[in-house]
Amino acid sequence: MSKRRLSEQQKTRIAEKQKQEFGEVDNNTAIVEEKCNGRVISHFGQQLDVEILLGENAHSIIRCHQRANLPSLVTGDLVLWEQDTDETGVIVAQAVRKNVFGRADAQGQLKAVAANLDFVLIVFAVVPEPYLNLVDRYLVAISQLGLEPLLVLNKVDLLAAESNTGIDNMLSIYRKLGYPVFEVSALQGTGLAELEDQLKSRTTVLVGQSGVGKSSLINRLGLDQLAEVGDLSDSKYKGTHTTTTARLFHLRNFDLIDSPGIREFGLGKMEPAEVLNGFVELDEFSTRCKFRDCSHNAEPGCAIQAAIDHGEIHGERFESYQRILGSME
Ligand SMILES: Nc1nc2c(ncn2[C@@H]2O[C@H](COP(=O)(O)OP(=O)(O)OP(=O)(O)O)[C@@H](O)[C@H]2O)c(=O)[nH]1
Ligand SMILES: [Mg+2]
Ligand SMILES: [Zn+2]
Repeated sequence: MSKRRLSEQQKTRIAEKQKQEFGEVDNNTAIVEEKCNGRVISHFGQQLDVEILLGENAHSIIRCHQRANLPSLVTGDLVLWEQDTDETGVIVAQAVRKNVFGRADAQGQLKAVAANLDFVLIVFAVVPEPYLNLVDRYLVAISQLGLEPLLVLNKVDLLAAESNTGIDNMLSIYRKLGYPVFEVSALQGTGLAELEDQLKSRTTVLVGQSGVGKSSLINRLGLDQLAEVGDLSDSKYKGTHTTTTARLFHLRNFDLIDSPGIREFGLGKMEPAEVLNGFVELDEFSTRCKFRDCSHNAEPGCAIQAAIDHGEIHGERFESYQRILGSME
């Protein structure tokens, strides 16, 4: 996989598209980052926890409301706030966002999760059982943002000596595509040093199914009980949706944003070409199809079908791509 470097034009296009989709930051009224004196740490209900960035109270948290004319703010947003009462503040302006990661809810409404990110870290685990399609959905969303993904398999302490074929298969697929894949155990602390190395000086949001151990990873990396951890349900080994809102944590020399686990990751409405963009190998082979408007199903001269036949593209990835397209109809 070639590393994607974005041209200025692409960056502008991504910013424009995000503005349309989330309908949130108005870059005409938003202020520059340098004018901000706070960062949104968490947003719950009508209130936000804002980290004070300047002055004698720097690093402490103030509970804020936001002015009604501002769009909905999310974890990671840089803001300008003013003292309201003794204990609370009011957010009066927001900085232009570098980017915003979000998902579509069941009604197709796009919901922002976190802003101003360097990495999105996709967490999956030995239990609950991982799904290739969920990881692929995240990869599509991340490629739309022009960000680099990191993949983490957590709970390797639970790997049985045999019968890990599903997981081995997933790891090998993503490694072959060139994605960085880390195998870790938040419980035992294995594999975390390499992961930490990647995260240095960056802001990273952790995403994935409920129960995979996102909050546990943050606690382990932070050497402290920062985030609440929940048990898996006894019957189904599924997560129990313990984290309910995104929250930013400062760790040694990097920031991590915990996010609520999800069952389905909705992508919202996208063009087939945009989905294809998130499947690096499909995207690459598609340029060699005989017909420019090839749907890659049964057309003669389809380079993707040929690559599947020759074992150069994994059939499961193509199925996953088709499932995503199907879910948008
Ligand atoms: N065996 C094992 N269990 C782990 C590991 N990491 C986390 N767990 C357990 O997995 C369960 C879920 O962990 P959480 O950290 O709450 O998972 P989460 O991804 O934050 O879940 P949500 O907040 O619901 O999205 C807890 O019982 C953890 O103790 C690990 O490396 N090994
Ligand atoms: Mg959690
Ligand atoms: Zn084709």
